[in-house]
Amino acid sequence: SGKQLLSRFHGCLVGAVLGDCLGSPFEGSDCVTYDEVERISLNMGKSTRSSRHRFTDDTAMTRSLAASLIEHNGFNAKDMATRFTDEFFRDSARGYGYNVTTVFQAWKDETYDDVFQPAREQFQGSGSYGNGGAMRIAPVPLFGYNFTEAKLQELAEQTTLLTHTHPDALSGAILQSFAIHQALHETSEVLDTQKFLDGLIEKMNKVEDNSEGVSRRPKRPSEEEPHPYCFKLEKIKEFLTKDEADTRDVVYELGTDVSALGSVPTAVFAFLWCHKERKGLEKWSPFEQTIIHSISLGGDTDTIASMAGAIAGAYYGIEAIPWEWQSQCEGVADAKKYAEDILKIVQSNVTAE
Ligand code: F2R
Ligand code: MG
Ligand code: MG
Ligand code: MG
Repeated sequence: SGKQLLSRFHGCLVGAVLGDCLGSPFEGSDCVTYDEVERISLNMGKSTRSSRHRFTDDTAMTRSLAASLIEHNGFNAKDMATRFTDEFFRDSARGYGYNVTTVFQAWKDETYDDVFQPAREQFQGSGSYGNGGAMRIAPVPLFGYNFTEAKLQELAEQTTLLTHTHPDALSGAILQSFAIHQALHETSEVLDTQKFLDGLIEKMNKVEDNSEGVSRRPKRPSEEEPHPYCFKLEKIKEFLTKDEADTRDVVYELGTDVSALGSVPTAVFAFLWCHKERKGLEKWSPFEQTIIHSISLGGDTDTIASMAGAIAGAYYGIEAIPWEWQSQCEGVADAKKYAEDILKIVQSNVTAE
């Protein structure tokens, strides 16, 4: 029904904002205890609420991406680039990636003929493999709610290529789009997590068969794999067969860094892992567990919690997100408005067909 869909659209974009806001105090730290997350991010044990949590670059770019899709009823490269740039120069203290700002500067200087050119030149032509494409992608699977797999992939690629051209960055943004899309369409109350992963593996196999074989720096075994995302999705399947997972193993196998390959699968893992009640998190709901557990893994906490929050919000809906958390985070009301505007377009495009 329409109402249920609105709840999922709200949940997705609000979940993304919350993960970013609540995760950002820990960005770059090692593993974090659940107690610390509660004390610092959730302001537990305080009688009065302290200052609200600010959102970071993840949400700033998600908002620009959403606004551009809404304004143009689809992808407009120049407009999206302009919105990213205007927002960056309006408020650059949001913790942006160190290299993506070069792209914003080039767009501002207009020293290019083609809006996609500055991103291609990053890192001596190999392109950024950062998670910046994936971290802002949530509006794409909402806008593409009725899209085919191929059309959804295309829109994810277009929006990512503006800043990130490395195959790992593109595949990461595509995986995050597929994960949100599957979560939005998932109707069973008890999720079959292995089936959810099989769906992603089937789609990512096609993506990785066709992606350019750019050499990756050898670091973890998975990065030498021809299908590194499928390799990690298989690892997630293994983790999910166990009752407990050592955080160090999760971090080693999946990663918690600013690369797309070292963070998008981790977000998918956090969502699926937290569908069941987990040790130490018994008092929290599955959505709440997802955010807290994502942050506890450390590393790129704002981004991993934001991506996991978007998937979880798309599945559980806005009712699952505590008002107390919503009221502590900057940008929640705007996220709801973007979700409503995108849903209106989705519904009017159906009627128009
Ligand atoms: N930048 C951060 N966090 C660090 C500082 C935040 C701090 N709290 C503060 O307030 O200052 N977080 C944000 O960045 C990530 C998204 O990054 P994005 O948009 O992908 O940027 P970029 O610059 O393209 O890539 C990030 C870094 O990855 C490395 N890298 C990427 N491609 C590479 C390549 N081909 N070769 C070598 N290195 C590559 C570089 O170190 C890039 O700087 C999110 O976490 C967001 O929250
Ligand atoms: Mg950030
Ligand atoms: Mg290949
Ligand atoms: Mg981050």
